[in-house]
Parts: sequence; structure tokens; C-alpha cells
Amino acid sequence: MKGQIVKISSDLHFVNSEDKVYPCKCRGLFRKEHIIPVVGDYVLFSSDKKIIEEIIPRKNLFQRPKVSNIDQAFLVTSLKLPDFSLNLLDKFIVLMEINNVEPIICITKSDLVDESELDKINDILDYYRKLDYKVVFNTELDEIKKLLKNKTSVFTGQTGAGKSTLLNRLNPNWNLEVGEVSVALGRGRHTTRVVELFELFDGKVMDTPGFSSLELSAYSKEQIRDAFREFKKYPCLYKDCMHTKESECVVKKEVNDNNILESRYINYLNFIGE
Ligand SMILES: Nc1nc2c(ncn2[C@@H]2O[C@H](COP(=O)(O)OP(=O)(O)O)[C@@H](O)[C@H]2O)c(=O)[nH]1
Ligand SMILES: [Mg+2]
Ligand SMILES: [Zn+2]
Repeated sequence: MKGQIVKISSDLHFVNSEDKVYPCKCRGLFRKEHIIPVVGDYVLFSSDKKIIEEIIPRKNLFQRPKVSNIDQAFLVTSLKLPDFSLNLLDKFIVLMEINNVEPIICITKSDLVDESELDKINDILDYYRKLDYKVVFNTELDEIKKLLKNKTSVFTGQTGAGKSTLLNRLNPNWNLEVGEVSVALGRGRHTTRVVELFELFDGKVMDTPGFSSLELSAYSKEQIRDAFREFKKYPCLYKDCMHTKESECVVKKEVNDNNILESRYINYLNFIGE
């Protein structure tokens, strides 16, 4: 049978398959071959013997928290407290693009900015919408519920952005602590907390506070370049152009002509310089 690991507790792997959960152990071979299953893994298993036979190749794998096969990430981004940061937003988008996770921009605290500021921000968000990124506000619960359907999702973003608040609104049973600092980093009193995938509105959601804004230094400049969707819309004359110093670079021209958002280009230069 095929299933997905939703929780791991010492040597028990809880495999969800067709709305049932089977506590399974791994084939002995796994240890010998250093195969380590993680939450999110799709597996082939025997429901009688309760043994995981095989891990289906992963779409992606994260280390902190250790999870795999994430389909989409809600990038929870506040407009105030903490301030709206396009640098951080672009950084999260790059991370998700490189890891084959669909980014969904989720705006919070729009109630804390005035009308004219919100207009300006909406103009910027329109640029992202045109790149085919979905944008939702944390007040649009029905829209968010629809997006969760049939997907494995994670909510991530800066501390204080409103992740726990939103998750509690989506599922009041969770009762995640609001206003808590740095729970995602595996330090402090939450170190032992297990990662678990929960069914929510026909999808699966991780009940952890998500990934921290990891450094991009683990990735190559080419990977970072290719994570900027708009650069592909304007193919450069130079095949392997990094869009930095080349004098006839098409991307640079589009930045000058305001077809590429300047902050995106500046963040790109910043990320490849890191
Ligand atoms: N005004 C306002 N406050 C919010 C909103 N969302 C969350 N908060 C507050 O922001 C603070 C941090 O929220 P929390 O959910 O703990 O953020 P997390 O660190 O991302 O999990 C809390 O005091 C929340 O009540 C919002 O949309 N508007
Ligand atoms: Mg939180
Ligand atoms: Zn170029």
C-alpha cells in the first residue's frame, strides 16, 4: 500500500493511507543502508506486517524541521510589527523555488497600516501576482482553506508575523501559543516537540512554526538566479548571463525600464553576493 508518514515517535512511523493511520517499523535494510524516513515521506508499506518497505523518491527534503514533500509554503508576511520586508519575502521565495515548493504570499496586519500605505503595498503585490504568485490576506480564511486542499503545506515567516494566530484561526484545536519567540529553531523548551502533519480542509498542514529565514549560502549563484521567475521572461542575449556587469544584459535593461521591480533586482544582487 501507499501512504504518507505523518508522525515519527522513536522507531514508530505513523503512516496515513486512505484515512487510516498505521504505526509501522522500517525494514531492517534501512538501517544498513542509512535510509532515514522523515515526516512527509510517501512510502510503500505492508498494512498487515506494519512494515515500511520503500520510500518513494522525495520532491524535496528540509533539515530544520526534518520534513519532506512539501507542496506549498504560506510565506506569512506582516505589514507592521515586524515591518514589511521585501528582502525577507524575496529570500523566502528563492528558498521555496529552489526546493520546488510553491510559495504563497500571505499578508498579515493590514489593519495596522493606513489606506494610502496599503495602496502602495498592493501595487507591489500586483507585481508578484503578475509573476503568478498567489497572494492572500490572513483575513481571507475561505480562500486559504481552498488553497490547502490536496496539498502538504507549511506556514513560515518572521517571528511575530502571525503564523500561530492564523493556524489557530484555521484549526482552533491546535491552540498554538501566540506571541511566543523562536519556537522553530529547536532551542529552548520546544526542543522535544515532534513534527506532525495534520489533516486540515482536505489537505495536510505541519503544526510547527515553520522554517527560519535560512541563509542562502548553501545554494549556487545560478540556482538563486533561476529562482527569479521574471528573469526567464526576458531571456538574455548571453546564455549564461548572471545579469550583473554584462553591458547588454536584457534583465538590466528591463530593470531600468521599470518592467522588473527594482527591489527584486537589488535583492537578487544582495543574495548572490552573500
Ligand atoms: N493587528 C494584528 N495583529 C496580529 C495579526 N496577526 C497576528 N497578530 C498579533 O501579532 C502577534 C504575534 O503573532 P503570532 O501569531 O504569535 O506570530 P508568529 O510568531 O508568527 O507565530 C500577536 O500579538 C498577535 O495577536 C493581524 O492580522 N493584525
Ligand atoms: Mg508562533
Ligand atoms: Zn543578463
